[in-house]
Amino acid sequence: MKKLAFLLTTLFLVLLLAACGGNSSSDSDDSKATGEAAEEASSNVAAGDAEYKIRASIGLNSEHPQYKGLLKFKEIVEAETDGAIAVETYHSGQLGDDRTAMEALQLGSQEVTVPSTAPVANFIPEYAVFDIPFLFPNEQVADAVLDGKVGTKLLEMLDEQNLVGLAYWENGFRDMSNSKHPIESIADFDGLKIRTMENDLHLAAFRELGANPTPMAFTELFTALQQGTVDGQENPLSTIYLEGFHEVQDYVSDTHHIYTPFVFLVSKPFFDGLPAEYQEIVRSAAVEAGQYQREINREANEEYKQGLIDEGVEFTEMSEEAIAEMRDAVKPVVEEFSEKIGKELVDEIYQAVEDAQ
Ligand code: TK8
Repeated sequence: MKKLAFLLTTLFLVLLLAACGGNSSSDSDDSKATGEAAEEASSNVAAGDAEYKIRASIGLNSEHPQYKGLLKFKEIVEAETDGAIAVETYHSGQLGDDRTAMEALQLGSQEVTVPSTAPVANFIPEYAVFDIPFLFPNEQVADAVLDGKVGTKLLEMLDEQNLVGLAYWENGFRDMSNSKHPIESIADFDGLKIRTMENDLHLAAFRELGANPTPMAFTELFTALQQGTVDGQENPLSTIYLEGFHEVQDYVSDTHHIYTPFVFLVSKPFFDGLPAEYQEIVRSAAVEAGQYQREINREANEEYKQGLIDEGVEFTEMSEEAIAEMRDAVKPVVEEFSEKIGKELVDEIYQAVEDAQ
């Protein structure tokens, strides 16, 4: 009897595997994902049935609006192509940090990623134009500039890096967190060891503020904060709260010093190989999912702030004077980098910001 049950179970498993059409084996062959990542990766469409497979990765975790946006992208693409394109989503840097994922796209070994624009400046110096401190006064102006002429021009520059840029999503206004003391004015940056993104303008700006900055990939950050390798970091409240940085950081200040967009990237070799009809679906899905992502990202800001306070963070609201002082202090950095970015582009973005108000 036992033997019969065993045989039936085996038969059932064999049939099940056959029905999956070799899906699992192809997954492990060409995906760099760890076992855990592969398990967590979601795909409603059996990749075996799909003509194309998109592996889409982000750096933030599954709680973050960035991931909800990615799931929206998947939903639209799979529905509109009737499953001809399957989208596998990976969060938390499971396929590598922003820079690594971008390199995988260039090589064609991954199809989609949505990095912060700051590390893109290592590939295309003009991208540092978005890193000018205190450039955007609010999200609406950011949308207008990013979705307008300047933003489009920057998307087109990705082509020469074997990448296709389809839309800007939102990371958001960056705020300071640290484990030492409240940051209320410039003086409080003095000597603080701060992790920055891998971006020269960010590094120079924090040096100018008197801090001791170190560039580091996001995937290394939590451990570095926990072990005290750095005292602090800066990211939007959504990230500070949802990534649990407040477990190892006691102080948060709403400096809003830089607005970071995310940029939705597709591997150019992959995109070029898609039929025009599918290219259009992928393009509009990236835009539509981005609109949704921006919306939910903004909705929850108050909630994240309250969440941080409820969980014991000492939250400092920066005074206008302190912000003005920071803005003045980093002016030489903006000057210096305007050369590298290109004076014309810098003027153009300032003009676009003004026009959008
Ligand atoms: C996530 C990063 C992150 C960024 C950073 O991959 O590195 O601090 O703000 O959101 O893109």
